[in-house]
Parts: sequence; structure tokens; C-alpha cells
Amino acid sequence: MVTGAAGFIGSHLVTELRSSRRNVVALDRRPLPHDSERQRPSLSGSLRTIRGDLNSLNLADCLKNTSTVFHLAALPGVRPSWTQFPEYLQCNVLATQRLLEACVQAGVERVVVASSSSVYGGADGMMSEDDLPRPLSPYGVTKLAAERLALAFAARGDAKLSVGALRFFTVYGPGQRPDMFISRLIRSTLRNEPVEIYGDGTQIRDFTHVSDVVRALVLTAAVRDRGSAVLNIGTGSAVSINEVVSMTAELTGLRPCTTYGSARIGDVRSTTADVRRAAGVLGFTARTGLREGLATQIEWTQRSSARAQDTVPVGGSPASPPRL
Ligand code: UPG
Repeated sequence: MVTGAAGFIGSHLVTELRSSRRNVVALDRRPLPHDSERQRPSLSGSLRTIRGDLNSLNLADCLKNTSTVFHLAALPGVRPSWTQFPEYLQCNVLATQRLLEACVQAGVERVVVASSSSVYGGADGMMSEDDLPRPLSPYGVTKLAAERLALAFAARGDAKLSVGALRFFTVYGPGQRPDMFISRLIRSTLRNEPVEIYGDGTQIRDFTHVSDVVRALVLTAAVRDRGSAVLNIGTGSAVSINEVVSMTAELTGLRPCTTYGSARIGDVRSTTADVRRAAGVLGFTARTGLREGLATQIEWTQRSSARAQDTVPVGGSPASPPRL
């Protein structure tokens, strides 16, 4: 089962699992994306979709015959969590508790939980799994709570499940959430519109391509020693927001129109994953460098906007003004 199957990472994971002949239950509050490429009929594993909320679905029914759960459903994003904390708590903590309880009852063997580098807070230098987490945003607090809840369930004497909690570092690539920086930068550059940089653009991120993240998820589900573990999933090196802007300019041949505004509360200055534990436990190392990965997202954005223009209803035009 994949929770959050309609999301950015979830939809890629569903495709990968099905192409390796896994039968997938895809659960989400939203419909799966109608992205022609990702819903290829050639995929060999079966797909059952369940539309609903983890806080209210009958999870015992949903989990029948499920051996592995990838728990990706969450309210993501750092900055809105200051003003929408009850929703973050509901979606990231209470829903996780409800799912884990149901997993124990259903005899699920393996749960892979999506955690985040946001649990670390404002560390300088490499972030290592043994560092004391000090989240700087309410979002980071909820991701840490979800991760620890999962580990607490795995430690219960009556549960046969083990947990892999993966701390993802700023994931990007085709289908990236539209509120994230790289998405906004590429979209606005292609449309010749301005994009605001929060702060001076010298903040750095360990940008991790979604294909690497999906590989790490699959490896975590399959790892032979199925003990519970917390693992960083990143590349081990970081790039500034200003460098991402320069690379995007080179790759598109266009000049991004950037404006600089205030840094946002709760945004950390720097993230860099210590990747040694993931290498040791999973044999995982990221393969996609930022330049190559950015090119995949630029190409995907160009294709999606071309498709959107092609699917305008008869009589309409992409440039039609809204009806008043
Ligand atoms: N930023 C801007 N302008 C924008 C959007 C973002 O300057 O319009 C900045 C932002 O302040 C941050 C950087 O760009 O410094 C990267 O932002 P973003 O792409 O949104 O990623 P993060 O803030 O690093 O957070 C992402 C995910 C979060 C996940 C985390 C894991 O949004 O859900 O937990 O990465 O590291």
C-alpha cells in the first residue's frame, strides 16, 4: 500500500512498484494524477485505488493482505505550518497513529515512513541521524512526531512490524509540488514571470532527485535485515538557491527574473545529508546530479504546459480571460 499515492513522490513510487510487477493499493484523499506517462497501460502490477482520508477510512478493510506500507501521506511544506497547525497535526500525526494501529492489527510486516530533513533544524554542516533533532518549524515537529510514533509501534512486543523512517532532503524532479522553489523557478522562467527568493539566495539545500528517493523507498522495503532504522536520503552535497537560478538559466537559455524578499521564519539556512548510514544499510547512493535532474524537471514542465495547451476545450483558448 502507498498512502499519499497521488502526491509528488507517491505517484512516482506507484509507477515504479507496478513496473516491477508489484500489486499496489494506492490510497489518497485526491484522485491519482492523469499523467499519461505515469499511468502507462504497460505496467504489469495491478492497481487498486482507495479514495479517502486516513483519519476516517476503515483501515482494517484497506489493509487486508497487505505486507508492506509506504506511508507518504502528509500535509507537506514548512512555511504554512505556522498558521495551519491543527491540520498539520491531524494529517501528519493523528493520521499516522491511526494507520500504525491498523497496521499492527492487520499484521503488516514492514512500514516505510516518509520523514524529512526538517526534523534536524538549523544545523551547520552534515546532518547525521544521531544528531539531536531540533526542528525549527511546526511542520518539522509533526514529521519528527510521526517518525518517532512509527518507531514506538515497531518496538511494541505484540507487533511484528519493522519500520524504516527515511528523512528526505528537498526532493525535486518531474511532478514536484508547485509550491516548492524549483517548481516555481522553472515555471516562472518559462513564462517570463518573476519569482521571489526568500532571503539572499545563499541558503543551501541537499536537493535530491525523485528517482533516487523512489529507489531508496524500494530498497528500504526490501532490505534483508529488516530491523527498524532512521536513514537520511540525500546526495551528501548541497547547492545554494542562487546556484540553482544560474543552472536554470543555462539549461533553459532564458534569464530567470528573480526578486529578493525577506527570509521566511522556520526556513533553515542549510541542509546536507550525512549519507553513510543509508549507504551501509541499504547500499544506497544518489545517482542523479543536480544539473541532470534539473534538466528532467525543465523538460517535464515544458511538456506539461504544452499538453495543457492541447487540451483546451473547443471554443476556449489558453489565453481566454476568465468569465466575470
Ligand atoms: N524558496 C524561495 N522562494 C519560493 C519558495 C522557496 O526562495 O518561492 C526558498 C525557501 O525559503 C527555501 C528554499 O527555497 O530556503 C527551498 O524551498 P523548498 O523548495 O520549498 O524546499 P524546503 O523548504 O527545503 O522544504 C522541502 C519540502 C518539505 C520537506 C523538506 C525536506 O517542501 O516538505 O520536508 O524539503 O528537506
